[in-house]
Amino acid sequence: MTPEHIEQRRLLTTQLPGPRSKELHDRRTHAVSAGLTVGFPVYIERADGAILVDVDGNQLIDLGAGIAVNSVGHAVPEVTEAITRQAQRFNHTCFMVTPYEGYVEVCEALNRLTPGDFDKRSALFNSGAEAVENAVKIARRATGRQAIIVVEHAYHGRTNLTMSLTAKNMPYKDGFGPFAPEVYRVATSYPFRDGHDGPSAARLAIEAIETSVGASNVAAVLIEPIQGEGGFIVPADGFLPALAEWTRGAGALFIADEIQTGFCRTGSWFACDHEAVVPDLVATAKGIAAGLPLAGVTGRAEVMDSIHEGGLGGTYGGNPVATAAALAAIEVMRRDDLAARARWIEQFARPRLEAMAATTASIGEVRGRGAMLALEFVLPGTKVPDPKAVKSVLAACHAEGVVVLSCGTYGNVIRLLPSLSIPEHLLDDGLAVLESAVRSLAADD
Ligand code: PLZ
Repeated sequence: MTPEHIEQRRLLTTQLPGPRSKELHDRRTHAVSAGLTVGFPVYIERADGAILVDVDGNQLIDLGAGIAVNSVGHAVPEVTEAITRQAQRFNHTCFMVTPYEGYVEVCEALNRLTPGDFDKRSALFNSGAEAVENAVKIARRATGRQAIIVVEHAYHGRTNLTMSLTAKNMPYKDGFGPFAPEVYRVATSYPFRDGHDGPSAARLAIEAIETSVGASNVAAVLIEPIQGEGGFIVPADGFLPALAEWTRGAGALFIADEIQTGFCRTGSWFACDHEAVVPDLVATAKGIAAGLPLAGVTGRAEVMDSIHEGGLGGTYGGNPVATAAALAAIEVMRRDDLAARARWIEQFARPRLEAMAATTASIGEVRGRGAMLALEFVLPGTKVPDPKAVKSVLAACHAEGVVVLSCGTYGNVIRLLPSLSIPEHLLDDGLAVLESAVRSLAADD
């Protein structure tokens, strides 16, 4: 049975959260660990396109896409059909026990789409963190070295190793140590705050690696080409290419964490494409499978094949239903040229964001690329982070039925991550709500 299409418009039937959401939230507090973030406690019943429908019948505009996951949109018929068809055949065998075609096909797609015109191999996992962990395992085994270089503001996950790779203490790491050894953090390029051009920022990072770690000890430099959770930080031009070039020269591997930036989000298949950076290994997840848990590591054939048989795996990695969803989602991205759509989203939204910044002293910078756009909030006339402003803008957007997320080491960044297929009128309406939330912030000053 095909579910009825949901009209693509914002519609509020109750105050948010509504009574049924409140009931569910009360149940949640008795059933779910308090350790999970409460973003916007509106409980979702259905979703379609860029609209979320809650249990009270409110229709919300989704400008978060489940943290950059539903890039093709919610309930895309091609994806739903692929999932249904696969679920009717089989849900699981374990690829390591008795393999199936979908896994191989997703690896072929990853090998084809990721940067670099050379022979590649992939392996599939369940989550972004698991992909990053495996990329590190592979880099260490392939190079015979141990040190992993990460940067300030990095986010790579919540498992022990990836938490160690992640920069921010609260809430990700606090009290959860001891952390994994052989992880070294250097400065990144954060143009708004460090004022360096790309090559200078790279030189500082490289000097720090050479003096405190030693080039010959480095297994890999791991970096998000645009930092996600850390604040949608776009490094200055030339930073990534210089760092990648140094890494190669040092005999280490350059690992791009494209978990948030990948799959058309920034206006090309991968964010590394913008500066023609070709990583040795790429970690992917999120947008790859339209909401089903799937992640991948893709890299040079000689690196990926340097691992002994049985060295990589997991019960569920590359689950048949998730791979079916991924193949359908990737086909939709190709057919509808969602990379171009992401560029259009930037063209449409950036001038509106710039206009907000021009009239609001609390907005220090507008940045991002494609459908990964952000506003950094500061105390007017300074660069002092203002997370309180972000909280109040988010609350105002939420009250009006627009799902917007924050991020940033200092919690002072509002990020937009709409599905790439969001219709113009919804993006327009969502931005209008954001504009009025920002205006009321200025009025409060
Ligand atoms: N690398 C670049 O963005 C996940 C985190 C949500 P998982 N980001 C959302 C939260 O608070 O837990 C992410 C990412 C980058 C790795 C990950 C980790 O991916 O699928 O959440 O494990």
